[in-house]
Amino acid sequence: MALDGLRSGIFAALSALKGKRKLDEGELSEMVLNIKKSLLEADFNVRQTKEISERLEQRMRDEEPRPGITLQTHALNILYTELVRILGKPREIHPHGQTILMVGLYGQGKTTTTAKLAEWWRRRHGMKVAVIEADSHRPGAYAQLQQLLADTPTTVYGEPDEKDALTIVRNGIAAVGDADLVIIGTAGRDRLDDELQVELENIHKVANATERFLVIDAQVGQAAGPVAANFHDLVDITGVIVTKLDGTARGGGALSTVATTGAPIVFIGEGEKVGDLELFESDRFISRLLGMGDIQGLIDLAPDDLDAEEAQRIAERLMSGRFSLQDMDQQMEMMSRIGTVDRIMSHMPAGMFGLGGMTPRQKKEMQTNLDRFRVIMDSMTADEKNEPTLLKQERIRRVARGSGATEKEVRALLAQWNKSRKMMKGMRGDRQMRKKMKDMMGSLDDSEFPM
Ligand SMILES: Nc1nc2c(ncn2[C@@H]2O[C@H](COP(=O)(O)OP(=O)(O)O)[C@@H](O)[C@H]2O)c(=O)[nH]1
Ligand SMILES: [Mg+2]
Repeated sequence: MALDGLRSGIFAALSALKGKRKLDEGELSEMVLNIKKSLLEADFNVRQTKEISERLEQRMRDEEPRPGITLQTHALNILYTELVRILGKPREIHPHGQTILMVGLYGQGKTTTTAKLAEWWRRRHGMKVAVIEADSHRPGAYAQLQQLLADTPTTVYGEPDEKDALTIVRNGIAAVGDADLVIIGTAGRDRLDDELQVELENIHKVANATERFLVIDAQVGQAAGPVAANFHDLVDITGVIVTKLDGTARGGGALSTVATTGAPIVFIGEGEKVGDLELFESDRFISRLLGMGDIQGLIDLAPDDLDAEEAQRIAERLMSGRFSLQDMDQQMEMMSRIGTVDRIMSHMPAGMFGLGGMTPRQKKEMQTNLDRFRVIMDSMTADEKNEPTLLKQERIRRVARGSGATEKEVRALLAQWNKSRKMMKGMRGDRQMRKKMKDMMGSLDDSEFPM
């Protein structure tokens, strides 16, 4: 996910708290200093970093962890609230009947994001979406958009030979009249110069758009703040989309400075493909970042052929942290239906399946192991799957023979299960986290939660 570096920096800083009941002055300032370094490396600005670290230090001094909560989680919870505060309040969008005007500088990802949004709402709301490409400066823009949406029923309107953007917008709106949602792409420049200002103001008047979304590349870092403020003055931005968060470790700069302009971040882009879009809500984003899990995000990943209820059920089940081999088997099946290990894991609580700190290589291995493990489990009895400790030497040999695997592979599966189970047990003591999970997930039995 975005800001992986910050995540591991924070985890490393907090690992110093493990098993401690109290910090001495030296330990406290070292932990805060390490958090500060991680924030600066993620490009949070100096003032914001100072604010977060000072509040963390103060609150670690003033607030006692509640009973049953480790010092480590106490610090994590403080960081969570401080980061959510810096990133601002989320904004809900109701797409029906809206006309969205997409604006931004050149090369920031406007055209790509226009296609991503069209697909986002078409897939999730079954809406009839139309897009109008009104970039009359860049010759290939219309073709680019057509290509991105080639296999979809979305109407793509453009006039590649028309030089006047206003004409395209007028004709386009008339042509796509029956769509539930219209998204209009515009031209960019290297900077917001007079010419672009006039063009955007005119399009803004003619289109009478209900939403104005600014698209901004995370790689511009803290410079995103002033850019957002300028566009905000011009067309009254209702939402910002920060793109290319997959390509920079320093995305904290764009995210945090945009938040200070008062224009809410509504989505983030994490790749070049049409599906690489995520809803941005600061609390959910930070929850994922800090390894607390994000059930809604998991549901959003569900494939097209799952209805909403089933997606919800699967996501809850995935997060429930039950842990017989049978459960592990079902969870693997669900994971393979939802998507890649990598994307799923970014929404799960850290430590679930013992995968909190997986390297890309380990994730890839896990992906290949999934099928292998399932074949092995097919050769186990129901009792063995419910109580894997039954599997000693003799039975392991039998299972290996039955599934065409080696004994070593069977043992690897058991080791994986054992590791995951321990990890979950270790996290069980934490009531507040457990409550958070529970609140996110509705009403499952307390004892089923890994945290
Ligand atoms: N890695 C990555 N690339 C992106 C993302 N969004 C857009 N791009 C790429 O950025 C480049 C410029 O995007 P484009 O949509 O043409 O920008 P525009 O000039 O603002 O319309 C293209 O190569 C896109 O594939 C993203 O979220 N991640
Ligand atoms: Mg473009």
